[in-house]
Amino acid sequence: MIYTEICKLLNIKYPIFQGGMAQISDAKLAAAVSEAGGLGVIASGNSPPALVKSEIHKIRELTDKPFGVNVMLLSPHVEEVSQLFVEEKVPVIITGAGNPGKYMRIWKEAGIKVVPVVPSVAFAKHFEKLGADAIICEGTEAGGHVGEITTMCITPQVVDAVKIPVVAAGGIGDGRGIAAAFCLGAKGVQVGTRFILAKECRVHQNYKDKVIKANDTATVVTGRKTGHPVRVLKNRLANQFRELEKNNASVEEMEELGRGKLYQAAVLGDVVYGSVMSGQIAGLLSKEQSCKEIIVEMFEEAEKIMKNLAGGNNE
Ligand code: TUI
Repeated sequence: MIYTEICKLLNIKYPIFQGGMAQISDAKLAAAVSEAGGLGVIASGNSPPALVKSEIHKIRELTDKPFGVNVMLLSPHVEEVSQLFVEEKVPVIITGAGNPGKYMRIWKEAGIKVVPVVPSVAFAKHFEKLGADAIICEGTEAGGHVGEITTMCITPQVVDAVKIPVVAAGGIGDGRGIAAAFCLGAKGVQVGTRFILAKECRVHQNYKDKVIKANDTATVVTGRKTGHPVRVLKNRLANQFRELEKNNASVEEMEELGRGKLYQAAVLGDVVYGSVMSGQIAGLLSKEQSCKEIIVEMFEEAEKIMKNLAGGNNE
């Protein structure tokens, strides 16, 4: 069994987080991951606090295992959602897409474990100082809002820069990815794209099918100019973004084009003109499985690889 500081810190069986994916990771998916021994994460995205609250209540009905909530710091509801997490005394908060500095104190005072996602060493060091319990370093292979550095390069650099445990994210889709992350010094992994294909994931079937059909070159990063670059599967919407970029369109025009598009893809199933956020590892993924099957399969494979490496058997 791979049992690490992350398992001990969060009281989970396997050191794996399900990535908090806006419009995709609801209480049902998160509960299934937590029940299987990982850390299920409800994504609050741009949702209003009432909806986030009902998802927190739902997961508590579905599981008594630890779970996380993800706050997307670009959300217009970030203040209320941050307060809601304190009132609800959620076990773990994962932050993304920005700087959670101003909320750290109230969360820590409420006894909540806080794990920020960072795209660079400087942010990792900063959040450690502010009291983060662990850090997720996310490489540019990930889906959705991304930084510039690859998982291969950012993980060992963050590991060397902080004392708290590091969770690697971006590009991890099977046991080989887990073993690689551990070789780089991570004490856990966060996996998003593979959980899109979980049977318990209620994203529209068209979205799942597009991830299954994707190959290694199927993703592209759009909207770099807006300051919020997003990795998506190529489609007509991605082409429209590329055209705007070529024509030096304004940030406002690009933001307007992106509005509501994740909902259009994930909930309405429009994978042609909607935003189909996905990591580069989509090309490796080919089937739907239960969360339990995903986690057990990934860790069995990782353990086998790590045992062989330790024994000098590189077949
Ligand atoms: O947050 C994510 N992934 C996301 S959020 C999202 S919703 C969205 N939709 C449209 C535009 C933008 C977002 C879809 N996918 N991953 C975690 C993550 N956080 N990746 C990178 C970062 C990050 C970036 C900058 C964390 C901190 C940070 O600080 C920089 C600053 O200047 O505050």
